[in-house]
Amino acid sequence: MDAAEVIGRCRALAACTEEPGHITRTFLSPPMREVHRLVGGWMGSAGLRVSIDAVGNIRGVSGAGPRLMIGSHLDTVRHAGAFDGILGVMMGVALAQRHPPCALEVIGFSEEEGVRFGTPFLGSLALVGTPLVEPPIIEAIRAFGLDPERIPEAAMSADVKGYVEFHIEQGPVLESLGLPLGVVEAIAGQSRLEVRFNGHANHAGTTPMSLRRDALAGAAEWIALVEREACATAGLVATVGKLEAQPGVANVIAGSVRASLDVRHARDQERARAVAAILGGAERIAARRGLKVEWETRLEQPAVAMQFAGVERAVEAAGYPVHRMVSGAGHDAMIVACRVPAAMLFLRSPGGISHHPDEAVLPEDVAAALAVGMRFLESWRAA
Ligand code: HGY
Ligand code: MN
Ligand code: MN
Repeated sequence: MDAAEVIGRCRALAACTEEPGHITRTFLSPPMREVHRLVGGWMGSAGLRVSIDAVGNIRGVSGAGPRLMIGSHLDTVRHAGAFDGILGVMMGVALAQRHPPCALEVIGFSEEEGVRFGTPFLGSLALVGTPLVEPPIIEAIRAFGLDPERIPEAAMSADVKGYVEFHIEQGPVLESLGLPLGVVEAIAGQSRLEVRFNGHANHAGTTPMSLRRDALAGAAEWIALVEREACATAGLVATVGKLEAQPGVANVIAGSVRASLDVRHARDQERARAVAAILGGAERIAARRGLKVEWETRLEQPAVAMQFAGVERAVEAAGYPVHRMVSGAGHDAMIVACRVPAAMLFLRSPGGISHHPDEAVLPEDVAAALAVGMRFLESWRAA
């Protein structure tokens, strides 16, 4: 299976979508069945023993005894590209097909993005034994035809001794340096929250400006504060990507607003400081406007260092320049790293674009990653 086939399979899976004309595939949505059928077939052809666990992770194992896990996620954001996550699973299948000297487990996680329920990493959390108990998640598992009672069986086998994830960089760095590959030394920590502003819905025509408790105007002022805080802090990114106003009609002052908040930084204490400053700002704005504000934390994920020495040696052995970098995007590797040594190899993102239909990958970079992957597998020894 060469680079063109890896890319072709990613594009084939892009057709498995909830929204014709777009690539949208969330946790255990109907198109995931076709993904399981296609990926299961490709895994089987590569000589892997295929299974699907109780949270919808699809897994293929070859050989016996201590093994290396290669994986990434099969879900997408809304209106996604074809390679975020999916490429890493297809890389695992392609490397398995080349019959490396070590036993392998290739895993396609059912959910990393957190789009459906706001909680990311459901697939890899089940792998590391984190209980999934939220009723909507349990209901979705049942509705897909899986058995939530068997979630504990999804926990990682003791035979798994390491994890490697191939992933597009999703940013502009490698392209700006003219490099095909990047060695990930750490993954930035992230905080994800839902922030709710509550005011008072009223008539847009008859309510004087001085008498309003406009939740959407309050949220708007706060969103500008979020952006100012991030721009003023080196290495910090903060995003409000989702906003829902109720009742959401033109001639009614919004009574309530739900906003997402995503804050990331390579250093956890910097991220915590920023989150506190942003939430303090929300409280001050709400107090001045006569609104109530509350929030719910959906994810507090510390920054995680990667065990990158082996991947770095493989990049050198395959004859490519080594460039170490921190990942601003979160990845399943940061969850799996709490159980086994985890490494990541980035592939250049043309245009630095991701979470967008224009997301792409270059065949020559996939070929480079396959060559590095084989070097890594040939030298990998269970720690
Ligand atoms: O949002 C992220 O960091 C990743 O794409 N899940
Ligand atoms: Mn993503
Ligand atoms: Mn991803």
